[in-house]
Amino acid sequence: MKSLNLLLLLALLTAASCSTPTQESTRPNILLIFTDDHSYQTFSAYDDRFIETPNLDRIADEGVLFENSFVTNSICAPSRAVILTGKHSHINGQTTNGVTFDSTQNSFIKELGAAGYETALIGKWHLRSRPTGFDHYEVLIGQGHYYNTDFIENGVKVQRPGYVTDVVTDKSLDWLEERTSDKPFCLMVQHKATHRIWQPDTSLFHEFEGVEFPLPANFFDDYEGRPAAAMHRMGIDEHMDLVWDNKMLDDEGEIETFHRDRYERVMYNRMNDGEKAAWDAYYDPIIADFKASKLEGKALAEWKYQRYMHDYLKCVRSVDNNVGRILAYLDENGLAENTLVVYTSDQGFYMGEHGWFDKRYMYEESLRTPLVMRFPAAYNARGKVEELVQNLDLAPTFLDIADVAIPQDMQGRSLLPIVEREEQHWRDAIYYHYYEYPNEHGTPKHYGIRSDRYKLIHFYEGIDSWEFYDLQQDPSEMHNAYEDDAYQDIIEEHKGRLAQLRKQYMVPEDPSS
Ligand code: SGN
Ligand code: CA
Repeated sequence: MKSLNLLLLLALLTAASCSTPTQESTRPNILLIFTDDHSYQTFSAYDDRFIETPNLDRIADEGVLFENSFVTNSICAPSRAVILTGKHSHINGQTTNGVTFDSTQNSFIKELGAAGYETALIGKWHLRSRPTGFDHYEVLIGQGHYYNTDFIENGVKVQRPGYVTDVVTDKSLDWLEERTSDKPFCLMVQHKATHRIWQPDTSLFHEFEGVEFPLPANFFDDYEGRPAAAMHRMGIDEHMDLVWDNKMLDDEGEIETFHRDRYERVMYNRMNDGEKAAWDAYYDPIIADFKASKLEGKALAEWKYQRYMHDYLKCVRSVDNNVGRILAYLDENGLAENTLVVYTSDQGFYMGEHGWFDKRYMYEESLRTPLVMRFPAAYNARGKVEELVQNLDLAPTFLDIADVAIPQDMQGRSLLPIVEREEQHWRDAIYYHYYEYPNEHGTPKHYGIRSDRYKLIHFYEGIDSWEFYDLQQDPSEMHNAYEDDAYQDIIEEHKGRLAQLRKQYMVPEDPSS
């Protein structure tokens, strides 16, 4: 790598002219800030219709924004396993949230550790097995909680007071502050936010006061021609729970929903008295208004959408504020120059498009995930990258920037050549495969290919059907063009490319594997 050579040269010159820093400490640090279910639609460098995220945008402004960043399997634990291993789900074994990660397998963390990096993981893990390869870890149990959550801190369960996005950041800054080694570090800061049930920090209740968010044009989708989409159970109208998701826990007990008791027991009662008082002061008037309004049908769905957006966006606000704290810490401690800062999410999320929340489907909102990177100063990497990249590429990228050999069996590719505009032959399509079925949101199993313009999907379990989209003509994926005469040649071509990708990535013949 050109810039890496420059970096080494600088390191040698510096080492020759003074006694510190050592060459060891000039290897770049890697800081991954990772959220759960954070949509690109709510990250203003991508889309500023709903919220301004100045701190997240700062990473993009001072670095690189990947305009076409996708996951391989739009669900939590599988995405995390892909990032760690640099391999597709059928190879790393983490096909769904329901299996335990085989932590004996290799990961970029183990490779970095072997190459002399100090490694730490703080926050959501969700892979069931014990984290391996980290020098230090403090992880949430399962999904964790927004308030007063438990952590497993190097094997011991401890409850930590406070709001989880703040606490994960505090712990990360403490780890940076307390480390004594002069090794380069790799720190993974993994937030619970912005996962369901989108509980805001009490100090942010009045953000967005009075704001009415625009309804997506396809909010009232009838799924015509898309039977797999019609199988969903993630409609804001029907499947969003008024108490669990919208927090309408009325004192009279008149709003009876499936998850009412669970909300009270698991979420509400986890808060301390002060938090509950602030919570009630904010939600009680909304509950009273809601009951008085007796909304039904489309008006009720639109009301739920507004409540969803308000709560979700406050969780994004906490993330953005805490990203700001981390960037400030790097600035103040002389770490900004030599640290790769990466922000991404485990997958995208629906902000009411198709009438939905959640993820899983290979449609754009959940296939995509935000990805921005600020490179160490020596790289001078700036601007927007339009190549098709995937979470599969993070492990090789981290190893490449650390100058560690990328194991042959990693399936992703380092992003450094495209960031440095050196690569001429980048991939022209990505492979996707979602396996979790049956599941609480109804999404059938499917796999598919997305090229720069087209998308072909085969739903094969739960239903057997194909879908095809021309993303230039139909960016919202409302018209399944699989039967359209005009597209038959392109569909055949994409079937061939899909078969090639499945071969290249060593997908077993049986589609269910
Ligand atoms: C929970 C949520 C689902 C969500 C999954 C997976 N239900 O089960 O809505 O799809 O997590 O999310 S809830 O009733 O418990 O809120 S993931 O990000 O961890 O994959
Ligand atoms: Ca997730």
